[in-house]
Amino acid sequence: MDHTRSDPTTSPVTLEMTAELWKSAANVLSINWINDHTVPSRLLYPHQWSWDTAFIAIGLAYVNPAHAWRDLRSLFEAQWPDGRVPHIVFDPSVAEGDYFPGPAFWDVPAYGSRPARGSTGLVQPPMHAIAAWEVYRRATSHGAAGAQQAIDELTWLYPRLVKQQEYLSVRRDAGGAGLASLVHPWESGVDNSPSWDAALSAVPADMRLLSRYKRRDLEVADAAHRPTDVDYARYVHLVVAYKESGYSDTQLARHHDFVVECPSFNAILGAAEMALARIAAVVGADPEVHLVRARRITSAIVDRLWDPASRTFRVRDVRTGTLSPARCVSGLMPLILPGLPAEHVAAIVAEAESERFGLPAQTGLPAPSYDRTAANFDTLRYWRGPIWVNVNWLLRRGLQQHGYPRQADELRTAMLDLVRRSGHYEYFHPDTGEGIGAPTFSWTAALTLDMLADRPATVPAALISAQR
Ligand code: 2M8
Repeated sequence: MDHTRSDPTTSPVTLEMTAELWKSAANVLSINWINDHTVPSRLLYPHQWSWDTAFIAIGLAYVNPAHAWRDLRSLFEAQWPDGRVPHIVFDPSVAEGDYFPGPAFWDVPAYGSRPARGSTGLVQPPMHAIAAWEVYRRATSHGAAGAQQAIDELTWLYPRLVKQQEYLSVRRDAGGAGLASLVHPWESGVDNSPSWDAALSAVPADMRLLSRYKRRDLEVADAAHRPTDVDYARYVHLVVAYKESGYSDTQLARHHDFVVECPSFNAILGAAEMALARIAAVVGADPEVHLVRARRITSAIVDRLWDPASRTFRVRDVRTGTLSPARCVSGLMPLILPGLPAEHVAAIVAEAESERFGLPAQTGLPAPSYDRTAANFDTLRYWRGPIWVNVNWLLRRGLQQHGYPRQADELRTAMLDLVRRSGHYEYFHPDTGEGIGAPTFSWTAALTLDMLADRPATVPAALISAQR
């Protein structure tokens, strides 16, 4: 396949260009702020999304730290008593028909001081401890004014973040090895990834059930970019089944039709424990317990999700015990774990640099969401080929952490070039770099701010050696 290199412009990036990019990113975050939270995109995603909030807070820390903390707080105010942090917190002022599936479809009962139908019952990757630490780091590097607020916010968040981790690694441990299982592709954040195809094929696709609803995404986005109706029928089936169980996680592997362990979700779960170790030290709690958990999660990922034949990480179907054949960007994410064994680190970097994912040295572009050489690589369809900034931002962290500064720098340059050239899009065409999906997308803007500010995200050597 001919990968057209991204605009290999030789003209240097001027200060004015950088200032312009910064201004446009800050503007996206400001237009997407509503009352007490940021929406991913006003048209396509008009509520608050869980892992979006984490990425957004990282960027807000530079332009409006009070909003960064407020956003995280709004999300955790909707935490369920069992510890789960819902994947969407619904804005009651948005009409039911403005997003499908909306609050009535999920029909979540009231809990704590929250009204009924306030959220979904699914989760998303637990990026929030990492985000809270990044917002704190930014606040404390800027004098005493924000520092006290940062300590207060971390103190409020810490027990809630711990509860979130416990929900995921205990109640969701359907496989019995300490990893979180997902009950729906939407929980992964990489929703339509080919990683799910094998496990999803066992899920009934009831087109009559789907025909009772109206897909709002097809009214506001191009159908060729979105999941198919068959995928949506399966998504709806899984939500209905989970809802009918009362959103219960008991005996998941026996009762639910889709139960999988994802390398990217669990890598974030492990990295969150590392962030919690650092937060614990600030709020007067015990960091050690988090370091131990991070080590356990890292070993479980290596034991259960590593495919020695292809030397990559894959999704495990907990019901069948098989690994997905698809090589997806989620398989590169364990690089964010500081304790990942050297052999696996080297293999991931080789995979990231291969023609399958072609880091910028090969293509001039960040990594696509799926193996470029796969027969079903799709340049347009959501999470089945296009480039996303958030997973590349995580990949860059992993590269920095494991001593690959050149690759990390090239990836940063490629991401910033892409956004400068195409705008703060939701995702990008993996051959041409053209923007696709929502045009003023919050996490693209937020992470652009972070990359422009360019603070290396390394973990102290002492914490890394505690992991090995
Ligand atoms: C996409 O997911 C939602 C469902 O949660 C959708 O397709 O309607 C994904 O890209 C997900 O990762 C993201 O959090 C969400 C909002 O940006 O959009």
